[in-house]
Amino acid sequence: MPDLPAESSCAAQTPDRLTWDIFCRVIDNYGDLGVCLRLARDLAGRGAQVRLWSDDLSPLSWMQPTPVEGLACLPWADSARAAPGDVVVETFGCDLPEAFIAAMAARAVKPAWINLEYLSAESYVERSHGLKSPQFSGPGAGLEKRFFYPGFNERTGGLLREPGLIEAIDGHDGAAWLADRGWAPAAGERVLSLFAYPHAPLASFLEALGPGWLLLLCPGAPQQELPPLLRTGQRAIALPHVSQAAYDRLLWSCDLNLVRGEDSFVRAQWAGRPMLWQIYFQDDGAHGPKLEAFLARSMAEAPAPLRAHWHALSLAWNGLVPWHSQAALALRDLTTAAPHARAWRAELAALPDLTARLQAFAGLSGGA
Ligand code: TRH
Repeated sequence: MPDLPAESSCAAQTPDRLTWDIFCRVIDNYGDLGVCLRLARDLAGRGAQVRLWSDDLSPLSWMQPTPVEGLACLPWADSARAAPGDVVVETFGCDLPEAFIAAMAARAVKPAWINLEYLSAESYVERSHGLKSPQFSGPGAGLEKRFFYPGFNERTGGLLREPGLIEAIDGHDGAAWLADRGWAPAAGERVLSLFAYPHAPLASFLEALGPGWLLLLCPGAPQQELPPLLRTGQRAIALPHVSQAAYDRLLWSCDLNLVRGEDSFVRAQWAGRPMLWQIYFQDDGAHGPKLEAFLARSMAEAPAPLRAHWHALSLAWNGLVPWHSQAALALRDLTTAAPHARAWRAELAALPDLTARLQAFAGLSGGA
């Protein structure tokens, strides 16, 4: 993509014609880049011109192996020589390069500067969404940064959901898709995907799961740790890294999805199948209340026994309580978990999606 015109006007354009710069620093794993790629691709799909700047583009070789029209993925360092677009998205407090901030401040019409934060169901999100941070000093003096918080209700920035997603999921033939890849379950077998961090309590999980399962293991420590722990009537296949599009289809094809971090967690909710979330561990323990807030929100309308069992299972899967019999009960019978997952998805799908809200937020045309 050629350099964007330095003087293009934010106010004069409709939101879907804005030019966007998204900045991403990879802290660890794949989630930060995964979220940024989803957003960038969704914006490009809606007609925006997007540049995704990252200090590590290497996971894109499998996450997004084919080019996307309207999207350029570029090394972070090259941004020093670029003219800023109409909207600049600083993701997860990644601190923009000073030279780029100075170029933003030098524009006749200042870009919209938005900090996209991590997703949480905690109540601080509603209080913080849309807050402003005027810049009084430094290279960005005169600019205003605004905070955009994803979330699970209309008082937040919502969740990424590209147009047509639910229809694509409902039209997906999971059995055929798995069979095409050699990952089909045998007759009578159920199938789950597992994407997990190294500290997952795999042995307890397998014992609780019982027989009759095919486990599709995404790349990561469980590919080595889990196979020796398999019990009678369980088998596993180690998967390679696949594209985000294929990973989505994997989630749509399974009876149960074990996901982690942020992006796979959101995508599993769209899949509308029972889902177990391994939250990103934080040394200060902040992940505990964050998990509790999500469970309270997502299980609020669930039948009481399911709510209790899934709560116990989720805490145990995350090592927040010892594994116990209630956790096992939740896994043995998914007959109430499955309709609840669909009901929760329907609740979320009734809300405006994150990209539409971000476009409105950036273009100042429709508020947050
Ligand atoms: O990789 P994650 O654990 O990511 C993160 C990071 O740790 C980050 O620092 C932290 O801030 C965040 O979690 C909360 O999990 P996540 O978010 O699910 O990201 C994985 C991405 O990789 C997601 O976009 C899906 C994608 N993916 C594929 O495209 N193909 C695959 O085969 C797999 C397994 C994942």
